[in-house]
Amino acid sequence: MMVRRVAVVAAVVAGACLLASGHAVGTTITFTGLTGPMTLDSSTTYTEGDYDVDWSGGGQHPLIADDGSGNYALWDSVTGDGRGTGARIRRTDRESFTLDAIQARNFASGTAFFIVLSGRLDGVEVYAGEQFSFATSSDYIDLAPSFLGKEIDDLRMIIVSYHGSYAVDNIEVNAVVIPEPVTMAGLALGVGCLASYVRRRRAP
Ligand SMILES: [Ca+2]
Repeated sequence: MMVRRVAVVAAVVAGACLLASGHAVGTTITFTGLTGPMTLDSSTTYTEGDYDVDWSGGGQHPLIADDGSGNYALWDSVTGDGRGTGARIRRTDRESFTLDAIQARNFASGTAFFIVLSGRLDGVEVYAGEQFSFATSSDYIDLAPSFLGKEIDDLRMIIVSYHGSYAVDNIEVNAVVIPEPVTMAGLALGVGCLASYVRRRRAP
């Protein structure tokens, strides 16, 4: 009987702890489902799951297009001029998230062009632009900005491409879930119950 009560209290506390810790709701943006190219501009936003991909307002318009294998990815819309496209990813509810993975592929032989990733939170650039440049790749490879897993609410990327070299794809983003007050109250109650139970057990 005693063992069962301890098990029930432990389960309640563990459950409350699990809820209070929050859980991430993940999405990998793959640009799947498009049947034709889409240029992002001041009036066109691409939405996948809970995330918007749009034009940041700087540089050239981002282009979502077939990479030649039927797979859609994100490109610079005007290539070969050395200017970059400005793309932005935010949650549709504008709450914060983490960037957990992002891939790119270089389809051309030139390596003089690049991708820059940066992160903002509440309108402030909290993770400055980090540049990635690599040789021609036979598949999409992981980029590793230092702010993977860090809280942001606005991911910016500049893709400076040459004759369609760089494409960005498979962007894994996870919502940052803040425990709700009612969950915290439940946790406090669970811990309180356990403490009280332990005190009673220890009482002579
Ligand atoms: Ca894709």
